[in-house]
Amino acid sequence: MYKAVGSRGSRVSRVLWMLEELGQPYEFVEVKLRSPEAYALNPSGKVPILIDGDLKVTDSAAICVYLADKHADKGMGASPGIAGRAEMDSWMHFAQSELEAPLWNKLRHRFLLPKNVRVDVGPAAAYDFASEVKALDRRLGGNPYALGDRFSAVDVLLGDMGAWARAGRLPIESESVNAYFDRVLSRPVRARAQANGGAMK
Ligand SMILES: N[C@@H](CCC(=O)N[C@@H](CS)C(=O)NCC(=O)O)C(=O)O
Repeated sequence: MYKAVGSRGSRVSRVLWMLEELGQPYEFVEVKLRSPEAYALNPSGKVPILIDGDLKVTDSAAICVYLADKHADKGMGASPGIAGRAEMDSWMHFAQSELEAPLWNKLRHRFLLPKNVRVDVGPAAAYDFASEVKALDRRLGGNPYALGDRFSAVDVLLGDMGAWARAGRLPIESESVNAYFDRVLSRPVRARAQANGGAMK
């Protein structure tokens, strides 16, 4: 059985959501960020971590892609061939290094960094995030999902970021991006993932 290691309210939410979408049994193992338990599994001390037998996979996008590849029959992975892989990689990198970056930066300066190095990044984060929402709108190009008409691991990652932005009250000034987030976040299995460790208690 898979073990999804993380803390409540962390990026483990996307791993649990992915596992629910794939219909795979799993155990949620709760550890604190940068705890000895986290460092034992990930040199960065960060979560989430997926344990699959002897294999440990770190970093949420890599975990989602690994799971999609492993359960390819469920149709949540890249389209066939090198072009399909490039399309998936491009979405995953956009999601983490562009859309998520301002969200993460804001959160770190609010809650995670030592108090003496925190600064007010709120306006810069809001500016960058608004620009990436426009990019997401253009990238979706009116399609229901990132890869066109099928739901994939990319939508789990992006949807999780949308939920994060909404919780952090970062405005999403795009009707179609809001409709996209509504569409993916309302999937019934996501609620199960939230109840099983994806959300704060
Ligand atoms: N690229 C990693 C980032 C992991 C990450 O930063 N996780 C956060 C929790 S969501 C964490 O463990 N933070 C601890 C810290 O930054 O000190 C991923 O996508 O999983």
